[in-house]
Amino acid sequence: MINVIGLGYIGLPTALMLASHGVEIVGTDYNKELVATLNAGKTTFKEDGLDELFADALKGGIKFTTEYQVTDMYIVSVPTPYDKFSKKIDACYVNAAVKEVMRVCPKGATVVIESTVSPGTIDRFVRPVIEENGFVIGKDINLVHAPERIIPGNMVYELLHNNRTIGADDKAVGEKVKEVYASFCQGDIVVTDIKTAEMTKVVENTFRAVNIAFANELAKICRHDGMDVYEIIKICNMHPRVNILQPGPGVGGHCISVDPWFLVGDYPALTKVIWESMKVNDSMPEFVLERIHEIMKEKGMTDTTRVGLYGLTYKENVDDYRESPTLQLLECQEKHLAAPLKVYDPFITNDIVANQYHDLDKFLADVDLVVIMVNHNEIKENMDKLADKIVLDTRKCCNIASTYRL
Ligand code: SAJ
Repeated sequence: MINVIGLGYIGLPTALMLASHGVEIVGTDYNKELVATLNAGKTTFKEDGLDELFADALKGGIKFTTEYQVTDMYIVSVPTPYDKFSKKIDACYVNAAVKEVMRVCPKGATVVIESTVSPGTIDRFVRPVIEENGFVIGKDINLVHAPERIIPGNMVYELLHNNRTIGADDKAVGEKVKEVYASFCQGDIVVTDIKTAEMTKVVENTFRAVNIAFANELAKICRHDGMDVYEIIKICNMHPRVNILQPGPGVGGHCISVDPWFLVGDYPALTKVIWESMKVNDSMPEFVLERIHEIMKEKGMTDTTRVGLYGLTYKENVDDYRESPTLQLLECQEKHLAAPLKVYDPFITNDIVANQYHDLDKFLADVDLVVIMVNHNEIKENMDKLADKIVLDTRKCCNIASTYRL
């Protein structure tokens, strides 16, 4: 039996995938409400194919509890935020979970850390916790790092098809854990050492953050000198060795906007490109705010009460709004003490900000300038409703000729 610790955005789909492929799984989370929801037969977030996977996992006998289990394998999948001041990883959740595992696990157990961690985190934080409990790593406890790589919005497909990395002190242990993941993973699984596995995951997300920052910087250059950044990126990407991502209103979520900071925190003197890239991405909500004010001036609008932000989540067709560009923009707007903007997102049903709407038509009736912050399918399917609006499209999803862009 495998005890999956942490049933959030990564732990839950992983637990369900294993259970639906014949592995005996108990999922543990300290959040009683979350466990109660799962035990009532409901998933806790929206994701393509997740409900179907949940049904299969229930047939496979998956169980959910707040208790840690006595078993021979644990998969730890808990959040790893960063300290906003030092930029270093905050390993408190991983530490706490491993401490709990140590209280119940028998000798011979394997502990797999799936959470994204910066290189050296397992050495600095996880190994001491295990050793403090009297276990000898490699003899009493096997330690493995198997960083997740799935993208919200396409998690179920990517769990099945992505290649994976497994880091272990002992190759044979890595191969054993590889067999477990191979129960469902159709991609290649590379076995390496722990620090290499830690670094690869952070590097992958940093590469994406830097590429997006490059696109965002190009958007600023093009805005400054009247060029079309999208046309330029499109043509450049026709070169066989160029692949620039898309500019946008900022970078959110719990991965691309967080993980690169781990490297800045640990290697401040060596991370000039990464540091500047993160600053460029973080500057985008303010850039959008400036565009709003330029457009308002051009259109003779004097206050922001009839300006609306479409989209609150960090990207399209997900219900996760952690670190979202819209929240960053609203924070920035508050600093300028301007009248609050109206906000709507079809994926957010509870009230999380002021002036939030829960119906597209009501939202549109109350605004003249619509800022598309997120390109959810809903707005792409309802473009006709924007025909008589002033539109600032930060995602290049609107095809109305008069649309303003970044
Ligand atoms: N974004 C842009 N322009 C783009 C692409 C994205 O502005 O061209 C923005 C998005 O709107 C969003 C942010 O970047 O605000 C991040 O979104 P994303 O879709 O790029 O990535 P995440 O954070 O949802 O998932 C990433 C993935 N990492 C990589 O592709 C290297 C995923 O595979 C990881 O598993 C995930 O981080 C994670 O959990 O670490």
